[in-house]
Amino acid sequence: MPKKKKNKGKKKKSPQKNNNETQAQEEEIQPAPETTVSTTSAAAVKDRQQTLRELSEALYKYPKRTKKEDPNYHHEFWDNQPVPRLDEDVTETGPIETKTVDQVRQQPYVLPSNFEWYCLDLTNKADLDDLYNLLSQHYVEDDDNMFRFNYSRPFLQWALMPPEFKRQWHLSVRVKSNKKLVACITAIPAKIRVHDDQVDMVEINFLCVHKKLRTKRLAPVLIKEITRRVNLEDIWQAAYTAGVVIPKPVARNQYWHRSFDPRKLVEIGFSSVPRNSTMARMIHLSRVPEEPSIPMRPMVEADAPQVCKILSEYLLRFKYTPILNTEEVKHWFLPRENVIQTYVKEEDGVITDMFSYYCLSSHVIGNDKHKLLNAVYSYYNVANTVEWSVLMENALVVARRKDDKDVFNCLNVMDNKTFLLDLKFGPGDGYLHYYLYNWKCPKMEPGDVGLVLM
Ligand code: MYA
Repeated sequence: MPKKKKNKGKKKKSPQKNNNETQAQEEEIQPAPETTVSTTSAAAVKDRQQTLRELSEALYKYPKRTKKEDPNYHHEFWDNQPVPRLDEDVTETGPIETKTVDQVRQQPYVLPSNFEWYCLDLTNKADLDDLYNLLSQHYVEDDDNMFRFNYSRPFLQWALMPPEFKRQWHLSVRVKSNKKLVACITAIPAKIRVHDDQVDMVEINFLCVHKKLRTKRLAPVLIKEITRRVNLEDIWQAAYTAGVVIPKPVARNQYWHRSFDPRKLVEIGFSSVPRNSTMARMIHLSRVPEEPSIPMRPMVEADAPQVCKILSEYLLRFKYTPILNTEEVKHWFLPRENVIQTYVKEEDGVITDMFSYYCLSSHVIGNDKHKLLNAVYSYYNVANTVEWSVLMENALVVARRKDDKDVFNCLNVMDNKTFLLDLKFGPGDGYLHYYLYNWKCPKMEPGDVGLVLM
C-alpha cells in the first residue's frame, strides 16, 4: 500500500480475486527452489498451494485500467516534455534533449497572483511542521481514500537532507496573504546508473497540491519550476516514481504485503479473510519466529565502507540503481528510530550480508478504532552468505518484534521475488511506475530495477 505508494503505489484491500488472476499470480512468481520451506511430499505441496491461494485472495485486487493508461490519451503537459510518448517503443539509450545553463530561464515561473514560491528550511521547526501538515492531510491516498501516507517529521528530514542537498530544491507554494503552505515538490541530488550509463541527476518526490487547489494545472507549474532550478545547477535528468501512468514508465513494479496483524488489517479494510479461510487461519499464517535465526546487529558508522562495498557490488546486477559513496551510505542506512533500520551480518570484522527497511505509517481514514496503519518497507538487502528467505525472515522478526509493526511491504524489485511467497507475502492491488526525465532507455522487467525511492 501505501507506499508506495501510491497511487504511489500501494495498498490495500479486498478480495474477490478471481481464479484466473490467482493462477496467473502463482505462475508469475515462483518460489526459489532452494528455500527452506521446499518439500516434495504431495501433502505438503497441496498445503502450500492452499496457503499461496489464500494469501493471494486475502490481499488486494488489481487496479482497473484508467482512461489515462490509454496510449492515445492526450497529456497536455507531458506530451510537451522530454519524455517518450506512451506508444513509443524505445530501443536507444541517452538524453532526449540537450541544453546548456545559459539557455535556462532566469526568472521563476509565474504563479497565480495570490501565491508565492517558498524554499523550505527543514532545519526550522515551523517549516518542517508546515511540510508535515500539508503532506499528512493532502499527500497520496489509495484509490478508495481509506489510507493516506503519514511521513513523520524525522522521516522527511532523512528523505530530503542527504549529503549535498539544496534548500532551493525543497520547493513549496504559500498563500501570499496568510503564508499557508498549499503545495510542494522536492528534488535531491543522486548519481544513478541506467543500463551502462552513470548520470548525475535528481530524485523528485513529494509532489503535492492542497485538495482545494486540485485540477487547476498547478502541478505542471511546480514541475517546470523544479526543473528550472535543477537545470540551473547543470543537471538535466531526474528519477521519480508514481502510481499513475504518465508518459512513459521505464518499469512497472508491484507491492507485496506480509501481514503481521491480520485482525487489525481486516478491521481497517486493508485486507480481508478470503472465502474458504478464517481469521484463525490468517493469524496462524502470519506468525513470525520469536527470535532471529542468524546473528545480525544494527549497522554502526564504522560499517559504512563495507556496507557501501557489498551493496555497490550487489547493485551491479541490476539496470536502474543508485551509485552511493560512503557518506551517502551513512546517511541512508545508519539506523534512525522509527525511520530507517539496517542490520548487518558480520564475522571476524567482515560484513557479508545486510537487510534494511524504512518505517512509514498511513492514516486510516474514518475508522473509529484504528488511526494508523504502521508499516515498514523493504529498502536495500544483500544476501551473500545466507539464503534470501533466511535473511528476510530475520528482517520480518526485527520489524515485528522490535518495531511492533502491522505489515511489512516490499516491491518486486531486485531479487525480492525469490523470497516473497516463501515468507508469505501476498500481492497488493497497486503498481508503482518508475520514470526517467529526459532520458530514454528500453523498458525494464520488475526485477531489473535496483532503486527504492520513498
Ligand atoms: S508521485 C506522488 C504524487 N502526489 C500525490 O499523488 C499526492 C496527492 N495528489 C496531489 O497532490 C495532486 O493530485 C497532484 C497533481 C499534485 C499529484 N506525477 O495540477 P493538475 C499530471 C507527474 O491539474 P492535480 C511524486 O511525488 C497530470 O498527468 N505528473 O493536477 C513524484 C496532468 O498532466 P497531463 C502528474 O491533481 C512526482 C497534470 O499533472 C502526477 O491538481 C514526479 C495535471 O495537473 C504525478 N504524480 O495535481 C513529478 N499526477 O495533462 C515529475 C498528475 O499532461 C517530475 N500529474 O496529463 C519530473 C522531473 C522534474 C525534474 C527534472 C530535472 C531535470
